[in-house]
Amino acid sequence: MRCFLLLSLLISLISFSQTKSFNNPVPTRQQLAWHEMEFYLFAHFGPNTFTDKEWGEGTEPEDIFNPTNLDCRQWCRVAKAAGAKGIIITAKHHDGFCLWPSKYSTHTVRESKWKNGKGDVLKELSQACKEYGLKFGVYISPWDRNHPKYGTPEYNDVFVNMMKEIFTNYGPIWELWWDGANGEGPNGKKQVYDWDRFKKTVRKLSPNTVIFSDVGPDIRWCGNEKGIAGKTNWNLLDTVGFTPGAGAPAVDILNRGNENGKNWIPAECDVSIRPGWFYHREEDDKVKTPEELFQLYLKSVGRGANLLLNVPPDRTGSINGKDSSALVGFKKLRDESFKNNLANSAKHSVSAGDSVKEIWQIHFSKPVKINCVVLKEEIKNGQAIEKFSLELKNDAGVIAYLGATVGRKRVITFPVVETNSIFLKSKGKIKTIEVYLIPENLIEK
Ligand code: FUL
Repeated sequence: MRCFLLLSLLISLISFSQTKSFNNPVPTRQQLAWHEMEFYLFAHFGPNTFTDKEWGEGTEPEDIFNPTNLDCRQWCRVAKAAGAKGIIITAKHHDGFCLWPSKYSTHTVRESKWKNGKGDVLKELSQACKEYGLKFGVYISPWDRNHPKYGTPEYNDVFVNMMKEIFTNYGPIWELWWDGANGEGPNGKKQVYDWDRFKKTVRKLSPNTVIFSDVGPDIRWCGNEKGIAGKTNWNLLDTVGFTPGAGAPAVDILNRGNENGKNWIPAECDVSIRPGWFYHREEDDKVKTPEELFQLYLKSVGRGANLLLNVPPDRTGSINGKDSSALVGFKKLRDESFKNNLANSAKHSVSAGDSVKEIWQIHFSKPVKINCVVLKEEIKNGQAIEKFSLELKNDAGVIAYLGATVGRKRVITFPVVETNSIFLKSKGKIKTIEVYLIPENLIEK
């Protein structure tokens, strides 16, 4: 009998631990730190800045690239003023032009007349980021419309060698951004990318770097270039049988993640502050307003993802005043909105319910006007909350809101309600709850 009991205990222990480890992916230390980065800038810069194109042909003369007064420290000051925590630069876009003097290409800053061929944008930006305490990230397009080897197996060596140069000479690289595009090269052929080898190269050179592509391995694309994560947003994704680019899962899967996905691969929302990714003077009047940027913040960071906002430097090599004022305005809106957490002066109590995992109650000593609640889940142990309800009580009754996932952060906004108590019921453990009255024009549209 004792033996039987022991056996069944053992079996249940084994199956419990199997279910746990099988079904409950958790973030790595590097991914957890990435989640805390929340918002950072993208800088699309290269020959397209000077030719007014979005996709260069790869045949542009190198002299085209000639910023009159490159000032990467100014980019950093703008990033700091915006409250962004890092900058990711297009070291090589689809046209193949390298912003550093790569030994593996003849289409680089070295071949241009900029600084008599002695310039190096990666060097200047990586140093400026260090000086300003910003994380430095690199976008590198495997699709290369210039490289003579593109479309042959040797090009994979070229790409690996270029990454080696970047990691060796400009590190630490916090995030590496692989664009999945796979068009034709100069010989009319498409490249068969060796993603597995690319990944092994980066892991060996720099284990702390997080790698982005449509499907990770560390960070996934949110499925659109509008900066909008799914209202349901799982940090989990199934990747078996998928590759970056054309072989990626459907965009709505990338947008929401897989509820029972086997890997922790959170979403990053990339979007440009202007219509294009590169700087075009005719778009100076189309820069997104602080209010539009705040909406994007609600739909990315406010849904548990990170926001990668592109702010393209202009032909002088600086960020235009229109973009920097919009960014300062955006920062001001966030600061004002989230300055006064009304939950700090309320009484909290937490209990476990029947059909729900947790009930959090907040009682205010007198009624308060609110229109925003910010929830956080303890994601280091995985992502559990699939739904929650928020009940705001006052003398007239109860107003209820239903929500889906929480993840690192969930910002819920609604028309102003005067309330004296809040009940939050969730299927999973909430880490913190904050309550705000934000300017009325900022609630989610
Ligand atoms: C895309 C590219 O084709 C665009 O030019 C841009 O760089 C965007 C972020 O990724 O795949």
